[in-house]
Amino acid sequence: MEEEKKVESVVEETKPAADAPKPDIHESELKEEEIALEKADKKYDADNIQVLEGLEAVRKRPGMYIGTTSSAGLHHLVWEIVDNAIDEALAGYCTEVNVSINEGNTITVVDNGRGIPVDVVKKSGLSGVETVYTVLHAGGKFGEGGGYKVSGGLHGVGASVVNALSTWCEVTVHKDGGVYYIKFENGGHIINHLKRIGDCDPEKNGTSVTFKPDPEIFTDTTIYSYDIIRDRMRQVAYLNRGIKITVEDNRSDHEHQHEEFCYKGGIKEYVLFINNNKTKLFDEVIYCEGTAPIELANGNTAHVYAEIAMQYDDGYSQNIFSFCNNVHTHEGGMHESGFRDAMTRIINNYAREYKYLKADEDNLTYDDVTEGITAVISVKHPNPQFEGQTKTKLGNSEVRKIVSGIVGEQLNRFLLENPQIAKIIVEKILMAANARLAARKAREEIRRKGGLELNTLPGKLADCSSKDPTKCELYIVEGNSAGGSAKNGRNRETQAILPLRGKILNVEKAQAKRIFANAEIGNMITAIGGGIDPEFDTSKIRYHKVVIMTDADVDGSHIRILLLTFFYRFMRPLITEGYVYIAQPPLYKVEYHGKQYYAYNDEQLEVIKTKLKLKPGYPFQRYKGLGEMDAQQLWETTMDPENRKMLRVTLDDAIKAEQVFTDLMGDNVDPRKDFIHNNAKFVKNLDI
Ligand code: 0RA
Repeated sequence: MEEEKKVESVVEETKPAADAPKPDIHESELKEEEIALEKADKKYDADNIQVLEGLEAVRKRPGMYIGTTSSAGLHHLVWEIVDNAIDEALAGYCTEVNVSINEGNTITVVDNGRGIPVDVVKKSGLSGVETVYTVLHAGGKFGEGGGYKVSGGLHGVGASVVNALSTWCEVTVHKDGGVYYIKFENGGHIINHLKRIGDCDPEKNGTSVTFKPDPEIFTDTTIYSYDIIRDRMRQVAYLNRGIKITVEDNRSDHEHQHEEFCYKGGIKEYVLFINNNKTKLFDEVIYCEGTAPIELANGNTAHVYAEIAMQYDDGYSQNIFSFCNNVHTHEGGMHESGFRDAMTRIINNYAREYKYLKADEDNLTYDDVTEGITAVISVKHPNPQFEGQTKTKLGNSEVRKIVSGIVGEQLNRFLLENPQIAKIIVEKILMAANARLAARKAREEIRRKGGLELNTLPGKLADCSSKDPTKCELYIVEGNSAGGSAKNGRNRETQAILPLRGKILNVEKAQAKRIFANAEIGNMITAIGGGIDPEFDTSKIRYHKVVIMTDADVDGSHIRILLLTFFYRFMRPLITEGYVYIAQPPLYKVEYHGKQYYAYNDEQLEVIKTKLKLKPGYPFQRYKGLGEMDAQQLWETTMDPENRKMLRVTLDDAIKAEQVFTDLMGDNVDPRKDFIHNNAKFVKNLDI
């Protein structure tokens, strides 16, 4: 997958762009271009300098504008361009967006909106297209009253940032019967101004953009992932009902792919998609929506739109995915607070009114009323305030009342109109409340049994001597014999060992009461020390690395998944904040002239065999389990921080993770079999 070599020559920052040598342009073309540029330079000189300074700032500190220059930043460029097209769709002028990955990892985004304006914008002295692509934050906000009501995008930095970080960027606009074209080069330089290059059907408007990310900026990788783009485009299609989005991979060194996403039901269908393999309590998706006026800082009135879709399943987890302007608000915020207010209020009122709750019984909690729920909350706001550590928490306080009002009224009506479903929901919630009370007792029981104090560590734990959590590691080890080797081989100062006896309980299928009564789980909770959901607190954890060490076989991967499920459901921040690791023990040992060589996969084994010129049939050992290694071997190959390999478990996509865990741990057997079969041997990169 050799990345395409950069063929364009680089224009020196200080040189005027026209001096740049152009090896692949013919003599006559070159002249024509020079003439055009001369004219342009006279007219636009002053503005251009400002513009280029803006784009230079982006190139100097790209992280400020797109977060990172790794793969995530590379994909961010696509989101920026797609956001513009989605904005045009939200304004009501665009119905279709096509995204393609081309040969050489360039990206094309085509929309059928009004077409970016081509006439000169007073303020910049440049055409609308040039303004959007060279002025920071210009977006769709220029022009008289032409600004959008709602604008998507996490950073919302706009197309000019994409242009600044591209080797070249071509824009073609079909507008009112004309076809217009411009190509920017070397980080947004205008070589030739926007030019009318032909005619078209005046009914067929739209914008097409193709850009090539600059490999000097994206030094990690310039290779696009079809799956990442596809997943995000599917999500955008769910969040904006009726918009058709196509995704295509046209690279010759990749499998050709083409998918189309268009959902009339929007987030209602999204909930069904997320719940695909779950056992639902009922088929209906409860859906609420509404708009509410708000006053903007300038005194104008604008509207907030909110929609909520939810469904209950027979499980015990709560899955709430919230968005503002298509941005996944991982950290929640005011829309989630409004949802929480309304859910708790309405269900309690209903349960009291219809005597499911007696007068002397306590109110149901939010966790009770949302046990087994999957909900998507989507808000479109003209002036969103993103707060929090990762800027994914919606801060607009007026949104709380708006969402609470919409959900309150419409959920109440739903319950009144559907008494059979209401009965199913409330009975499920009452069971949740009972389980909560039982779990509290069970938890208290654990504490008592553990010697009255929560901080009495389990007897099976071989703790480390350091008390500095940032230095400490907890190895959770499959089986007592491997546990023994690990105890003897470890660094006693920083490495603690907790052996597990056989399989742990599947928390996905067990009730809270059983979960907390389970000894293995109790041991993990006390050893880790951060408590459990909803009070789980990473500032209290005793180890900053929790390492799952299981055999490289089917049983091992099953235990690993059971542990991850437990962490995901009860200590989620342990995963989201990056404290969970998977140890990588070797699969083979080769003995040669008294020396030992280890291979962690089949390719490495081949390399070792070749290097050592092993005669065919020369004995090498395939490790069947950790227990086959003695303490010294386990230390050298798997635990020594100097030599070991570990995978850090990440949670890039919470919705995908939700589905993986349901597939793996839920009622349906087939998806589980498939996953374990496919992932049993090597967990190459466990992104859940
Ligand atoms: C401002 C005004 C008008 C269209 C757009 C922006 C526009 C921007 C983008 C970015 C990607 N695709 C786009 N499509 C449209 C409308 C101006 C008019 O009505 O002439």
